[in-house]
Amino acid sequence: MLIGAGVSVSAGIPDFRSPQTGLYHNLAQYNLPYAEAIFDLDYFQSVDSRPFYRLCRELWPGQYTPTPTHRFIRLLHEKKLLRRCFTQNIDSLETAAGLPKEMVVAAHGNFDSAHVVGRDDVEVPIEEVRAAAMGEDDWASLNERYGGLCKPSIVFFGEQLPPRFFEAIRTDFPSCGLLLVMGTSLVVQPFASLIDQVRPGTPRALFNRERVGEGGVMSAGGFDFDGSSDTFVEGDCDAACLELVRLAGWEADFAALEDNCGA
Ligand code: CNA
Repeated sequence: MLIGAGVSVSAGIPDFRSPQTGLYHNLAQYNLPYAEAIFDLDYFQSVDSRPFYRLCRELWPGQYTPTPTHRFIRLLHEKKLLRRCFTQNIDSLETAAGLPKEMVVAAHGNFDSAHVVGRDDVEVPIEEVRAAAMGEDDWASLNERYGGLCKPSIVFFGEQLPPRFFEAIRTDFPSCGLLLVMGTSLVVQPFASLIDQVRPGTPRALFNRERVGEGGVMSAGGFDFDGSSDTFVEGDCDAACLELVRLAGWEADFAALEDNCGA
Protein backbone atom coordinates (compact mmCIF):
# COMPACT_ATOMS: atom_id res chain seq x y z
CA MET A 1 0.00 0.00 0.00
CA LEU A 2 1.33 3.45 -0.98
CA ILE A 3 -0.39 6.58 0.29
CA GLY A 4 -0.05 10.35 0.08
CA ALA A 5 -1.57 13.56 1.36
CA GLY A 6 -4.95 12.90 -0.33
CA VAL A 7 -5.86 10.25 2.26
CA SER A 8 -5.68 12.85 5.05
CA VAL A 9 -7.64 15.60 3.30
CA SER A 10 -10.95 14.57 4.87
CA ALA A 11 -9.27 14.77 8.30
CA GLY A 12 -8.90 18.51 7.65
CA ILE A 13 -5.23 18.52 6.59
CA PRO A 14 -4.85 20.09 3.15
CA ASP A 15 -2.71 18.26 0.59
CA PHE A 16 -0.04 20.14 -1.38
CA ARG A 17 -1.14 20.22 -4.96
CA SER A 18 -4.93 20.23 -5.18
CA PRO A 19 -6.00 23.43 -6.97
CA GLN A 20 -7.65 26.02 -4.64
CA THR A 21 -7.54 23.90 -1.45
CA GLY A 22 -3.93 22.61 -1.47
CA LEU A 23 -1.28 24.04 0.81
CA TYR A 24 0.78 25.29 -2.13
CA HIS A 25 -2.16 27.37 -3.28
CA ASN A 26 -2.67 28.89 0.16
CA LEU A 27 0.82 29.79 1.27
CA ALA A 28 0.39 33.56 1.09
CA GLN A 29 -0.11 33.62 4.86
CA TYR A 30 3.37 32.08 5.28
CA ASN A 31 5.04 34.84 3.26
CA LEU A 32 7.22 32.47 1.25
CA PRO A 33 9.00 33.33 -2.02
CA TYR A 34 7.93 29.99 -3.55
CA ALA A 35 5.75 27.21 -2.15
CA GLU A 36 8.37 24.47 -1.80
CA ALA A 37 10.49 26.80 0.37
CA ILE A 38 8.54 25.60 3.39
CA PHE A 39 10.36 22.23 3.08
CA ASP A 40 13.64 23.57 1.66
CA LEU A 41 16.67 22.97 3.85
CA ASP A 42 18.64 26.01 2.64
CA TYR A 43 15.66 28.29 3.10
CA PHE A 44 15.00 26.90 6.59
CA GLN A 45 18.63 27.23 7.68
CA SER A 46 19.71 30.41 5.99
CA VAL A 47 16.59 32.51 5.37
CA ASP A 48 13.61 31.82 7.63
CA SER A 49 12.76 28.88 9.89
CA ARG A 50 9.44 30.40 11.01
CA PRO A 51 7.15 29.13 8.21
CA PHE A 52 8.11 25.51 8.88
CA TYR A 53 7.86 26.01 12.64
CA ARG A 54 4.39 27.40 12.15
CA LEU A 55 3.41 24.41 10.04
CA CYS A 56 4.70 22.15 12.84
CA ARG A 57 2.25 23.74 15.22
CA GLU A 58 -0.63 23.28 12.78
CA LEU A 59 0.19 19.65 11.98
CA TRP A 60 1.41 18.41 15.36
CA PRO A 61 -0.13 14.96 15.95
CA GLY A 62 -3.12 14.70 18.23
CA GLN A 63 -5.15 17.46 16.59
CA TYR A 64 -6.64 15.37 13.77
CA THR A 65 -8.69 12.20 13.60
CA PRO A 66 -7.88 9.35 11.18
CA THR A 67 -10.08 9.06 8.11
CA PRO A 68 -12.08 6.07 6.85
CA THR A 69 -9.14 5.36 4.54
CA HIS A 70 -6.74 5.10 7.49
CA ARG A 71 -9.19 2.76 9.22
CA PHE A 72 -9.48 0.67 6.06
CA ILE A 73 -5.69 0.26 6.01
CA ARG A 74 -5.81 -0.80 9.65
CA LEU A 75 -8.52 -3.32 8.77
CA LEU A 76 -6.34 -4.77 5.99
CA HIS A 77 -3.70 -5.30 8.65
CA GLU A 78 -6.18 -6.96 11.04
CA LYS A 79 -7.18 -9.26 8.16
CA LYS A 80 -3.48 -10.08 7.64
CA LEU A 81 -3.66 -8.75 4.10
CA LEU A 82 -1.30 -5.80 4.50
CA ARG A 83 2.40 -6.24 3.77
CA ARG A 84 3.30 -2.65 4.63
CA CYS A 85 1.96 0.88 4.37
CA PHE A 86 4.48 3.20 2.74
CA THR A 87 3.36 6.74 3.45
CA GLN A 88 4.54 10.14 2.28
CA ASN A 89 2.50 11.73 5.03
CA ILE A 90 4.05 13.29 8.10
CA ASP A 91 0.82 13.34 10.13
CA SER A 92 1.15 9.86 11.74
CA LEU A 93 -2.57 9.24 11.22
CA GLU A 94 -1.77 5.65 10.21
CA THR A 95 -0.63 4.81 13.76
CA ALA A 96 -3.36 7.01 15.22
CA ALA A 97 -5.80 4.67 13.44
CA GLY A 98 -4.20 1.76 15.26
CA LEU A 99 -1.75 0.47 12.67
CA PRO A 100 1.36 -0.80 14.51
CA LYS A 101 4.46 1.31 13.87
CA GLU A 102 6.33 -1.57 12.25
CA MET A 103 3.62 -1.74 9.55
CA VAL A 104 4.29 1.87 8.52
CA VAL A 105 7.22 3.20 6.52
CA ALA A 106 7.20 6.97 6.92
CA ALA A 107 9.21 7.81 3.81
CA HIS A 108 9.34 11.53 4.56
CA GLY A 109 9.64 11.19 8.33
CA ASN A 110 7.18 12.44 10.94
CA PHE A 111 6.92 13.98 14.38
CA ASP A 112 8.09 10.87 16.27
CA SER A 113 11.65 12.14 16.72
CA ALA A 114 13.73 15.27 16.25
CA HIS A 115 17.35 16.25 15.72
CA VAL A 116 19.63 19.21 15.12
CA VAL A 117 19.85 20.09 11.43
CA GLY A 118 23.11 18.92 9.88
CA ARG A 119 23.92 16.83 12.95
CA ASP A 120 21.68 13.78 12.76
CA ASP A 121 23.52 12.27 15.73
CA VAL A 122 22.20 15.01 18.05
CA GLU A 123 18.75 13.74 19.04
CA VAL A 124 16.43 16.27 20.62
CA PRO A 125 13.72 14.95 22.96
CA ILE A 126 10.49 15.22 21.01
CA GLU A 127 8.60 16.54 24.04
CA GLU A 128 10.88 19.59 24.12
CA VAL A 129 10.28 20.17 20.41
CA ARG A 130 6.55 19.80 20.90
CA ALA A 131 6.67 22.42 23.68
CA ALA A 132 8.44 24.86 21.34
CA ALA A 133 6.01 24.14 18.49
CA MET A 134 2.94 24.60 20.68
CA GLY A 135 4.22 27.85 22.22
CA GLU A 136 4.92 26.45 25.71
CA ASP A 137 8.63 27.13 25.12
CA ASP A 138 10.24 29.15 22.35
CA TRP A 139 12.28 27.82 19.46
CA ALA A 140 15.17 30.23 20.10
CA SER A 141 15.83 28.83 23.59
CA LEU A 142 15.46 25.25 22.35
CA ASN A 143 17.92 25.88 19.51
CA GLU A 144 20.36 27.55 21.88
CA ARG A 145 20.18 24.62 24.32
CA TYR A 146 21.06 22.13 21.57
CA GLY A 147 23.53 24.32 19.68
CA GLY A 148 21.75 24.45 16.33
CA LEU A 149 18.41 24.54 14.55
CA CYS A 150 16.17 21.80 15.93
CA LYS A 151 13.45 20.23 13.83
CA PRO A 152 11.26 17.14 13.87
CA SER A 153 12.75 14.43 11.65
CA ILE A 154 10.70 15.38 8.62
CA VAL A 155 12.59 14.96 5.36
CA PHE A 156 13.19 18.23 3.52
CA PHE A 157 14.05 18.63 -0.15
CA GLY A 158 17.79 18.02 -0.22
CA GLU A 159 17.78 15.51 2.68
CA GLN A 160 18.23 11.75 2.61
CA LEU A 161 15.20 9.52 3.14
CA PRO A 162 15.38 7.28 6.23
CA PRO A 163 17.41 4.05 5.77
CA ARG A 164 14.29 2.05 6.70
CA PHE A 165 12.63 3.24 3.48
CA PHE A 166 15.30 1.57 1.33
CA GLU A 167 15.45 -1.54 3.54
CA ALA A 168 11.67 -2.01 3.32
CA ILE A 169 11.72 -1.72 -0.49
CA ARG A 170 14.05 -4.72 -0.58
CA THR A 171 12.04 -6.83 1.86
CA ASP A 172 8.48 -5.96 0.85
CA PHE A 173 8.19 -5.43 -2.88
CA PRO A 174 9.32 -8.87 -4.11
CA SER A 175 6.39 -10.45 -2.20
CA CYS A 176 3.76 -7.86 -3.11
CA GLY A 177 0.71 -9.50 -4.73
CA LEU A 178 -1.41 -6.36 -5.17
CA LEU A 179 -0.26 -2.76 -4.95
CA LEU A 180 -2.85 -0.25 -3.74
CA VAL A 181 -1.96 3.43 -4.26
CA MET A 182 -4.13 6.15 -2.72
CA GLY A 183 -4.25 9.95 -2.58
CA THR A 184 -0.96 10.92 -4.15
CA SER A 185 0.08 12.97 -7.18
CA LEU A 186 3.12 10.67 -7.60
CA VAL A 187 5.45 13.52 -8.42
CA VAL A 188 7.85 13.37 -5.46
CA GLN A 189 10.82 11.06 -6.03
CA PRO A 190 12.02 8.54 -5.07
CA PHE A 191 8.60 7.64 -3.62
CA ALA A 192 6.82 7.98 -6.97
CA SER A 193 9.02 5.25 -8.49
CA LEU A 194 7.87 2.71 -5.91
CA ILE A 195 4.99 1.79 -8.20
CA ASP A 196 7.59 0.18 -10.47
CA GLN A 197 9.23 -1.88 -7.72
CA VAL A 198 6.67 -4.69 -7.88
CA ARG A 199 7.31 -7.77 -10.00
CA PRO A 200 6.17 -7.42 -13.64
CA GLY A 201 2.49 -8.25 -14.04
CA THR A 202 1.59 -7.55 -10.38
CA PRO A 203 -1.86 -5.93 -10.28
CA ARG A 204 -1.76 -2.26 -9.25
CA ALA A 205 -4.71 -0.01 -8.45
CA LEU A 206 -4.70 3.77 -8.10
CA PHE A 207 -7.47 5.40 -6.03
CA ASN A 208 -7.23 9.14 -6.59
CA ARG A 209 -9.18 12.23 -7.55
CA GLU A 210 -7.05 12.52 -10.67
CA ARG A 211 -5.25 10.14 -13.01
CA VAL A 212 -1.51 10.26 -12.23
CA GLY A 213 1.67 8.22 -12.51
CA GLU A 214 1.33 7.17 -16.13
CA GLY A 215 4.53 6.55 -18.06
CA GLY A 216 5.07 8.84 -21.01
CA VAL A 217 5.86 7.55 -24.48
CA MET A 218 9.58 8.03 -23.84
CA SER A 219 9.72 6.88 -20.23
CA ALA A 220 9.91 3.35 -18.89
CA GLY A 221 7.59 2.39 -16.05
CA GLY A 222 4.54 4.12 -14.65
CA PHE A 223 0.94 2.98 -14.75
CA ASP A 224 -0.58 1.67 -17.93
CA PHE A 225 -4.31 1.91 -17.36
CA ASP A 226 -5.00 0.71 -20.88
CA GLY A 227 -3.05 -2.50 -20.23
CA SER A 228 -4.26 -5.53 -18.31
CA SER A 229 -2.87 -5.21 -14.79
CA ASP A 230 -3.38 -1.55 -13.77
CA THR A 231 -6.68 -0.05 -12.61
CA PHE A 232 -7.66 3.56 -11.97
CA VAL A 233 -10.54 4.28 -9.58
CA GLU A 234 -11.36 7.97 -9.88
CA GLY A 235 -12.77 9.85 -6.90
CA ASP A 236 -12.41 10.20 -3.14
CA CYS A 237 -10.46 7.42 -1.48
CA ASP A 238 -12.76 7.36 1.58
CA ALA A 239 -15.74 6.53 -0.62
CA ALA A 240 -13.71 3.88 -2.45
CA CYS A 241 -12.55 2.29 0.83
CA LEU A 242 -16.09 2.19 2.19
CA GLU A 243 -17.21 0.51 -1.01
CA LEU A 244 -14.41 -2.05 -0.73
CA VAL A 245 -15.47 -2.73 2.87
CA ARG A 246 -19.03 -3.29 1.67
CA LEU A 247 -17.99 -5.54 -1.22
CA ALA A 248 -15.84 -7.64 1.13
CA GLY A 249 -18.66 -7.90 3.69
CA TRP A 250 -16.45 -6.36 6.38
CA GLU A 251 -18.91 -3.69 7.62
CA ALA A 252 -19.14 -5.06 11.16
CA ASP A 253 -15.36 -5.44 11.53
CA PHE A 254 -14.85 -1.95 10.15
CA ALA A 255 -17.38 -0.46 12.55
CA ALA A 256 -15.77 -2.28 15.48
CA LEU A 257 -12.34 -0.75 14.94
CA GLU A 258 -11.27 1.70 17.56
CA ASP A 259 -8.52 4.22 16.92
CA ASN A 260 -5.18 3.52 18.53
CA CYS A 261 -6.03 -0.05 19.55
CA GLY A 262 -3.02 -1.47 17.80
CA ALA A 263 -0.61 1.38 18.49
P1 CNA B 1 0.02 16.02 -3.31
O1 CNA B 1 1.09 16.27 -4.32
O2 CNA B 1 -0.61 17.17 -2.64
O3 CNA B 1 -1.11 15.16 -4.06
C1 CNA B 1 -2.30 14.77 -3.43
C2 CNA B 1 -3.09 13.93 -4.42
O4 CNA B 1 -4.21 13.41 -3.73
C3 CNA B 1 -3.59 14.69 -5.62
O5 CNA B 1 -3.39 13.92 -6.78
C4 CNA B 1 -5.09 14.88 -5.34
O6 CNA B 1 -5.87 14.88 -6.50
C5 CNA B 1 -5.38 13.65 -4.53
N1 CNA B 1 -6.48 13.80 -3.57
C6 CNA B 1 -6.79 14.87 -2.78
N2 CNA B 1 -7.81 14.59 -1.98
C7 CNA B 1 -8.18 13.31 -2.26
C8 CNA B 1 -9.19 12.44 -1.77
N3 CNA B 1 -10.02 12.83 -0.80
N4 CNA B 1 -9.29 11.19 -2.29
C9 CNA B 1 -8.43 10.78 -3.27
N5 CNA B 1 -7.47 11.56 -3.78
C10 CNA B 1 -7.33 12.80 -3.27
O7 CNA B 1 0.53 15.02 -2.16
P2 CNA B 1 1.58 13.82 -2.25
O8 CNA B 1 1.42 13.04 -1.02
O9 CNA B 1 1.53 13.12 -3.55
O10 CNA B 1 2.96 14.62 -2.21
C11 CNA B 1 3.99 14.25 -1.41
C12 CNA B 1 4.27 15.27 -0.30
C13 CNA B 1 3.03 15.83 0.34
C14 CNA B 1 4.96 14.60 0.85
O11 CNA B 1 6.26 15.06 0.93
C15 CNA B 1 4.18 14.93 2.13
O12 CNA B 1 5.02 15.17 3.21
C16 CNA B 1 3.41 16.11 1.78
N6 CNA B 1 2.19 16.42 2.56
C17 CNA B 1 1.79 15.66 3.58
C18 CNA B 1 0.64 15.98 4.30
C19 CNA B 1 0.21 15.10 5.43
O13 CNA B 1 1.05 14.57 6.16
N7 CNA B 1 -1.10 14.90 5.61
C20 CNA B 1 -0.12 17.10 3.94
C21 CNA B 1 0.34 17.90 2.86
C22 CNA B 1 1.49 17.54 2.18
